[in-house]
Amino acid sequence: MTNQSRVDTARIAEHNQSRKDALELDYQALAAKLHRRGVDIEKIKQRALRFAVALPSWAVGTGGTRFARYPIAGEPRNVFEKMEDCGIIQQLTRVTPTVSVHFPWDRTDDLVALREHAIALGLSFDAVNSNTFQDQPKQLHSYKFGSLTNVDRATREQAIAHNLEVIEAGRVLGSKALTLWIGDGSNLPGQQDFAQAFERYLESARQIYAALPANWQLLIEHKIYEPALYSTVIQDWGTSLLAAEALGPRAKCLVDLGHHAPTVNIEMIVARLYRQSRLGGFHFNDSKYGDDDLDSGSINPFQLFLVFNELVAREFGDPAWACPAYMIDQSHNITDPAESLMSSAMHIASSYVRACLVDREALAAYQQSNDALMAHRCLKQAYETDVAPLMAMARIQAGGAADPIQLFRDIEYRKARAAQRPVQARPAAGIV
Ligand code: AFD
Ligand code: MN
Ligand code: MN
Repeated sequence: MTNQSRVDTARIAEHNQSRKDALELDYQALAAKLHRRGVDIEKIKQRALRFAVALPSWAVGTGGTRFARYPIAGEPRNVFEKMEDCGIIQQLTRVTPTVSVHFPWDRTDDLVALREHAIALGLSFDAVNSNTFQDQPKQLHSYKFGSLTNVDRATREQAIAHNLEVIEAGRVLGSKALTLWIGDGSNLPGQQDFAQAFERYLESARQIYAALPANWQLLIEHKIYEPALYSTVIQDWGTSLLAAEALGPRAKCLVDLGHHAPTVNIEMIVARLYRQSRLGGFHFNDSKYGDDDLDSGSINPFQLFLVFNELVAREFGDPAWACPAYMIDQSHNITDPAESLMSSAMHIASSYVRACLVDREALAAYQQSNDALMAHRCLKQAYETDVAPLMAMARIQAGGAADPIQLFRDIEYRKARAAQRPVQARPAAGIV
């Protein structure tokens, strides 16, 4: 690297050149295979080139569990350094041009400088996130018993004021949405009046909604449990939808894949929220047991494909399609966060592209004739297509690397950073 914040384009070109011949062969083989199915690979590549998913600023530092956190040398210590790592991820993968920041974790005195820094790195800002699930130093009222739904008016007002500050920060950064996730709920049956808590949520959220700039959306994120372990105020998509409909047309629902009971059919939720015009965004991650925040596609890649299958079906059938905000929300406890994010972003993009390969006409005909097996096979044919050569070609065309993770290792990015960013006992990264 000549410049710490960018990988030399010559280095990327050299990396790509060394893989060019093999990739070309694989790409031609895939092109021929798709051609036999009546699919033009170049058109699919165009879709791959347009796909984007936002990086979460809080995920470029090591995460942790309730038990421990294992910092690594060279991880970012503040939002400016987080943006540098996001910039490298984007430069190599070319599918992550935006970053979703979280306040107060990413607080800075100079938001304009942050915006300029992002632009210089080829990045811009996606949704901004507020945090009323932790108490901050010098905060007047505690969120121990809730924030926007607290029984105490002054505490609610403090939480509302924080959200208004986050909107202001987002306005400077060029964001177009506020993601609202609260941990409010109860730990013991009897502790909270469910009906009153929801009314208090609406009353608070109305004030936040009223402060949104005209071209912004409010993304309401539900989560089944945790930190509240008996009941959570915004616990599922039903409550999220009720809230969005009560607030107004620019309030939408955000689906975090890890925030549901284990057996819930998330792809159906996508279809329902779309029908109500309330599908606002996603937090992609994977989970085995709960809100595990594991790497996207690591546990249940078919589920992710099915989510995209629903999305692509709507995208293709709706001339007024407005793409929901696609974001990653993960926690990396034992891997290099940048590598996990590259791997996840590429998997998410490839899930989208494979969903684009579904023969929608054939699928509709099988559904119409109740041919369950062939309908399923139709999905599986797309799901099982190895689109890696197509994704690599698109990446190279966009200026990225054929194999981003390998190149990231070859340039020893983390080692170079370690010299400038010594391990911190408590780096500025979220562990939720
Ligand atoms: C929470 C939610 C929400 C929040 C994040 C913080 O998923 O998106 O902003 O964790 O790390 O569980
Ligand atoms: Mn989330
Ligand atoms: Mn979560």
